[in-house]
Amino acid sequence: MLKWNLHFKRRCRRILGKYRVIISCLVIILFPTLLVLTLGARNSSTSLANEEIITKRDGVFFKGCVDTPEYLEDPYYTKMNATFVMLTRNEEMDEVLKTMQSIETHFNQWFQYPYVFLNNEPFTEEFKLRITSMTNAEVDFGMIEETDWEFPEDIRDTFAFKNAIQEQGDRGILYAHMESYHKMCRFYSGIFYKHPLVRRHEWYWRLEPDVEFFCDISYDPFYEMAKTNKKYGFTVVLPEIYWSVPNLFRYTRAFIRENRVKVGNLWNLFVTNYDILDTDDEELSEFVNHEEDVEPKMSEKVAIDHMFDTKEFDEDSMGMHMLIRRAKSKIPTKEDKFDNQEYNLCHFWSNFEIARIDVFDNDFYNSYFEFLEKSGGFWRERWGDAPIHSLGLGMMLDVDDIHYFRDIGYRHADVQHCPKNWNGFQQEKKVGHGQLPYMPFEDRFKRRAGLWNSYDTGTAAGSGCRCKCSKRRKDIEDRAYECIDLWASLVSASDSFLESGGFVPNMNAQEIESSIERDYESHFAAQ
Ligand SMILES: Nc1nc2c(ncn2[C@@H]2O[C@H](COP(=O)(O)OP(=O)(O)OP(=O)(O)O)[C@@H](O)[C@H]2O)c(=O)[nH]1
Ligand SMILES: *[C@@H]1O[C@H](CO)[C@@H](O)[C@H](O)[C@H]1NC(C)=O
Ligand SMILES: [Mg+2]
Repeated sequence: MLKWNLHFKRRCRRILGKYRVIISCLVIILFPTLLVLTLGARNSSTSLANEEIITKRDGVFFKGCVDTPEYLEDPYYTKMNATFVMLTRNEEMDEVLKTMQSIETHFNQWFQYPYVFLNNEPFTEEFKLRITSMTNAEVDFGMIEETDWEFPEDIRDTFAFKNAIQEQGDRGILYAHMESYHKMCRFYSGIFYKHPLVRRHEWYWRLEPDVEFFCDISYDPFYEMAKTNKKYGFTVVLPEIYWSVPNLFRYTRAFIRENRVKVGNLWNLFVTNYDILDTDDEELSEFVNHEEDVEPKMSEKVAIDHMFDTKEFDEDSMGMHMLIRRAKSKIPTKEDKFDNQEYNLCHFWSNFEIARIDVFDNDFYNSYFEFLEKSGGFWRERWGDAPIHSLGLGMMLDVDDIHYFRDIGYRHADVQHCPKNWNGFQQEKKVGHGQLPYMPFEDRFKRRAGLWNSYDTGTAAGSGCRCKCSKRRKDIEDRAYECIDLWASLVSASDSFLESGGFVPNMNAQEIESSIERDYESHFAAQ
């Protein structure tokens, strides 16, 4: 059932995929998030919002609110060695303050995790003062070494470098005309976790300017992740713009081959697999990419084999007909297929990440980054840190290592995820739509009754705590649903399915051939 389900979804994605290229050409010039919209929003009757995604592999840590003061006093609870991290510029101060205001009132007033701000230029005194006054937690401001921020000298002065960036701009690839954007992506891909201020910790939570949280995070996500052995957490998973990463997967497959990498089962979240036919016949598998290719190709083989077996080389026979057809046919080209796989463009949206620092700060991931750096893709193309993080994680980790923070309401730019509140009883208290009462630790976090104390109505399948979602945007779960649906099917997949590497070739060539042979022979016998 699950296999069938995955198949059905793969087929849907394939169809979507065909249009995606055309759509992206039109859309990359306008808005990244428009792309997500055009991929088709689903209607509310099939919305995932009314379904739980809770399995033995992953699920929300709590449904609804936790009694935070009690949680903090639990003798088993320990504050974690963790920090917020934000790369930003002086000019973005107002947006940074907005993000801080939101994370402080929804989470950090209770947990007091420190912040690290990074910049390639010195922060101004005003910036430092205003930022520091937003929180009681410790705040550090760090500079990024020039060698960590800039492209190597022998590259950035070349014509090829300047030309590549300008040309990507001419082609309308979003943000790709900005050298600084390429630097930012490269920095976040393989360098930020080496900064001494970041490395002082074991966990990080990445933030960006202009981020909004809609729910209270009434427990400690770092602690819960550690407790359940999670290594990386996300709130949004969606497809990347094709033209920003046309060759990323080619290089990633090369890295896998060169290092004989045995990928983790999370890999299944990021690939479309064309290895559908279980056979040693190389010609056959070269010609077959989709299920619908199997039958015609196999019939051809049976007819030709039959002709040679019976030695009846009749000009008008089916066998001769097929032999000529085969001689004329070309191997179908799948531009982006490498080792029978193609990147499906899904990635965790990395402007939000809660993760162990060593999930990236390790020899394997660092050598992957070095490999990518040598290919020049950070400037020849506009590789984002998000798809790179995701493909790296896909190689290293299993589905069980990842946590979907479905209960965290989040918006950045025009993409939003916001859960339904949970409406269950909590400690026999049912207050305001089943939510435990809000308890500010400080006066400045008081919420005005009426406006702020009216939270969304809860549902049984909900998970949020005191969420007040903005209704202006459709949830990403219902917009770019191909990726979240795939996630949902992987967390409910059986152990044996995931252990086998997920998408194993599932059509037995021998069986299909025998069945076609039988048909063929009975057809001739009838004549
Ligand atoms: N110090 C510094 N920070 C930068 C630079 N470029 C980007 N950033 C930061 O890197 C983060 C990501 O950059 P954004 O421009 O927001 O990129 P994005 O999130 O992909 O794009 P949007 O959808 O427009 O938000 C933000 O926190 C920026 O403040 C830069 O040149 N210097
Ligand atoms: C936090 O983790 C870092 C990195 O592992 C370590 O160097 C540091 O000593 C730890 N700090 C504390 C307070 O445990
Ligand atoms: Mg941004």
